[in-house]
Amino acid sequence: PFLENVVRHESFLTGNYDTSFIDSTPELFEFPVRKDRGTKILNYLGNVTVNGFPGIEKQSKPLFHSARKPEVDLLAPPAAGTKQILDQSGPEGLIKWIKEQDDVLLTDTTFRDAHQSLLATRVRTSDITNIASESARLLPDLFSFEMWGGATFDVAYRFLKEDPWERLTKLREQIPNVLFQMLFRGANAVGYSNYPDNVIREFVKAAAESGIDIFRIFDSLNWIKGMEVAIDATRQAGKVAEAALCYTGDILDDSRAKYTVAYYKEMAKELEAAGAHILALKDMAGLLKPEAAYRLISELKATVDIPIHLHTHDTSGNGIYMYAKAVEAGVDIVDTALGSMAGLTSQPSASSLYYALQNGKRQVKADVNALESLSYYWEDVRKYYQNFESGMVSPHSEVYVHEMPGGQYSNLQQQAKAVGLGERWEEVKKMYSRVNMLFGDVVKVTPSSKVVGDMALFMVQNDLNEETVITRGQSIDFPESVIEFFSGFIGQPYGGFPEELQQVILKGRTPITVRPGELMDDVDFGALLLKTEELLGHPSTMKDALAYALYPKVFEEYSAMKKEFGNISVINTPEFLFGMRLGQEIEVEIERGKTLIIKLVSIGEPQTDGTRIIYFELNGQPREVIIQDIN
Ligand code: 3PY
Ligand code: ZN
Repeated sequence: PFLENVVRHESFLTGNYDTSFIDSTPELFEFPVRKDRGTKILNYLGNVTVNGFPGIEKQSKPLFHSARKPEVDLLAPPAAGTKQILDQSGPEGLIKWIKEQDDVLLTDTTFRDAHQSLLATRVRTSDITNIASESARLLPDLFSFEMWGGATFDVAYRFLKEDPWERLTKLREQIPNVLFQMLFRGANAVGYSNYPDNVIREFVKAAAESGIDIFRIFDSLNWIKGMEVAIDATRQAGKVAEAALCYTGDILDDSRAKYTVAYYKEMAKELEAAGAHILALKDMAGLLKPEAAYRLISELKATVDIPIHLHTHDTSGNGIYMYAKAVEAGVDIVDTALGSMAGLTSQPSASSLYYALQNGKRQVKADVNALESLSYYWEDVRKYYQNFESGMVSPHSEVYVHEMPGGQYSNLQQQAKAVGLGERWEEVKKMYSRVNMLFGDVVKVTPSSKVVGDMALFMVQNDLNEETVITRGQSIDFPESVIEFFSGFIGQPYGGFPEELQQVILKGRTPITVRPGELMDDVDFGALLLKTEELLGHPSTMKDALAYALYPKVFEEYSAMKKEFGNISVINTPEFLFGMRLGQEIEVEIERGKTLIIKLVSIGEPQTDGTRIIYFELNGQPREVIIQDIN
């Protein structure tokens, strides 16, 4: 293309050139891939219209009305908020400010955990950025937006085929006034296994530079050694290290003696000593009952000097009552979601909590009308993702028995269906709690929860029980994640591994007892930059290299898809998931001020080679694309 560009250039054709030609026409050097963005988008739309979207059963496209948005003056700047406090006074100043507040502060999880827990993490960047400027102006009193991390990172590349770093950057531009918070899985970063230390450090650095203020750091076995590198990296970046105690069991149930108040207090002290600015009590499954919350928060407040941030899932339906007790005991910050994205496996509703505490001693610091007005938007957007709902429609107090994290429920259900155990889901849930006991009563949160889930599926599928796992174990090939866990590669569980089972599973291999990071070589980011540049077909960044370090295969697939279809994050969600109806006309803004008008004119009959011709109009001009019909 370069040669073509040059020989056709007017200066070249007229002989009017010298070496300055090269300097004065830099655009000629932009020769990689021809950017036919229109055709690429038509290819995507043709494909999804004919073949459907992975995970959505083929159906005629549902009718959606455009999402209701509150009227907000976007020309007026948003009021200053917690972000300004952090930027002006640093983590210590922020902590001082939190301690001075009488009201209870809110984190809004709508952009992350709420949809991770209700909609299999499928909410796309455009649906979030569409309401971000309004959210900044309507909710300046929030403590933070939890808007990144957890499963959002890999799901963005894997299923949404978009770059999660772009979500972070765009949101930061639109929301300059409220702190941004991410969920970070300690030595597992935003993945499912331990990574080398330099990956953890570089990831925290890049996330901090891109806009994350608060890193909620946990370890899936409550093993503090697994959290230390991330806490240190966060502090080095000048950001807020919020270290988490993951809550499991029931402190008020004498028959569950392993995780006691004393256990949590000891861990809290250690986290404070390890450099935590804030202590998170992370109730990832929603097991913390109201009386237990009162007791535990009271005891923790008396144990540490740093603020306490409480996280829960409302699966049992007791979330608001539990929060009210925690507020009474002095909790500083709680996690809630906007009403239409709250409840069930998600967080309790912010507006419900507002009314629950109204006129009480400690109230919620938020404008309830603003919360309600944003909730309408999400009520409409949630419908786009109806195919990813778990089917849970009412509170499930059985969570106190199976102890499955909110974010895992719908995922494990999908996994069960995929291996043909959809009909035996009740059994799988029961087996989940039996596996927990078999493993010695472990903390269950990503990735340890996945290990327990994989083992539960495996045991149901192979008709195994606690006894036969041991007696027949020598001839059984256990799931990879289970072997990894018993090898010590995701850390050391409190109280150690059950030895007999460990021997049966490891079959003579020696488990490690040190931090896995100590045994891993650093990743060579120079090599990964080259690799990702090759995959993408254009210069790559440290963010691409980090994504590749965490998820090489997923990143490869993402790059291939990007080459084929271009930037498909600009397509609205109804078309992205369901394609187009015959005769439908849509607008796709490919960049600011540059809009494609696309009409689906007709879909040709399948040809002998299984392809179909799809007839579109692109900005009024007829255009055809050929699509392989894979049905
Ligand atoms: C995650 O790790 O993604 C979680 O949400 C754990 O609770
Ligand atoms: Zn959660």
